[in-house]
Amino acid sequence: MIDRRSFLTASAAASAAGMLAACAKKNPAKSAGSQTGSKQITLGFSQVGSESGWRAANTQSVKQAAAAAGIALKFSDAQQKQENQISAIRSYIAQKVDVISFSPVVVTGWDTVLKEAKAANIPVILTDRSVETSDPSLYVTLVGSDFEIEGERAAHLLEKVLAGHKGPVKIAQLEGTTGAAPAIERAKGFATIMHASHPEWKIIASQTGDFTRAGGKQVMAAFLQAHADIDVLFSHNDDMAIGAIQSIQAAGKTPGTDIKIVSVDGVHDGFVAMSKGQINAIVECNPLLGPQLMDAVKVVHAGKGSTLPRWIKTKESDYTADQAAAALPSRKY
Ligand code: GZL
Repeated sequence: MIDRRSFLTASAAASAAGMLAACAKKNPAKSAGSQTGSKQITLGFSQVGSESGWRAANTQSVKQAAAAAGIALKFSDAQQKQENQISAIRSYIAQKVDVISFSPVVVTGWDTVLKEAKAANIPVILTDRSVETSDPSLYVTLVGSDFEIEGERAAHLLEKVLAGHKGPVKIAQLEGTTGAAPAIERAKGFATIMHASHPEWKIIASQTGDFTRAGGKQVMAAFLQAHADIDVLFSHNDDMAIGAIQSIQAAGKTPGTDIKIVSVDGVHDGFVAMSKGQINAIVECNPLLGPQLMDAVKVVHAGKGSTLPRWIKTKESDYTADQAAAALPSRKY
């Protein structure tokens, strides 16, 4: 599996420069320092879908930031299907947008369409999720979180939640969408800490709930049917955790007490559940990427994409249940 961090640091700004040099050669009007007046930038954006509260907040952030930046936004919702994202990107190429951005639903299968964007001299910016590619010049930068670190953070929060616990800990894991960077990397980060420091922890069940409430509810019900002794749920997002809470309660158990829950995202309903003690801790994953994306779009459109870092990381915090009520009023999503 790709080591995202080393890959991203290894792919030099030169690859981005190469991409932009190609743009400058074929479309001098778009080259660095272009004085083509204040022609409005057109951005083609392909969104994963509308599967979670995080996604809704992310979509709102992209749309609001585009309007605030005076960028014309062409937006499409792929309903979590890669083929829909590929079609949308091809449509943006045909419409000759200035920049393309997307949150790739899964990490693989993008080289062909990204090569078509490169051939059309349209720079691409990834947001939220990364891709696996053999050609780093196929996108300029990624604006998003470090999901592997988020997995490690979840494990450290679980250490706090389990403080004083003695003996084996049986963990159920609700994975995100199969093949998606956050699912792969949150699981990896959590496992790194578990294997390094906690021989007493064991993941006894792990399955995708596809980042949705319905998925979390359904899979957690199956987990509870198969395992009477689950101590902890690690959920890759709040929506699946909220669905799982319903199944835990239906099984006559108390979420947050009988089964400790650590989740990721920090959406409003996740904080509400945490303020009720149903979720014990949340790793924040910031969806408000819109402003950073629009700043990057303007830099890339000005032909200065090579000045951008290969990965523009978002800032985010961790929360435990005792902090939830105080934090709720100031939450932005
Ligand atoms: C993470 C994002 C994930 C969220 C889920 O950056 O890709 O997708 O954690 C969302 O809630 O569905």
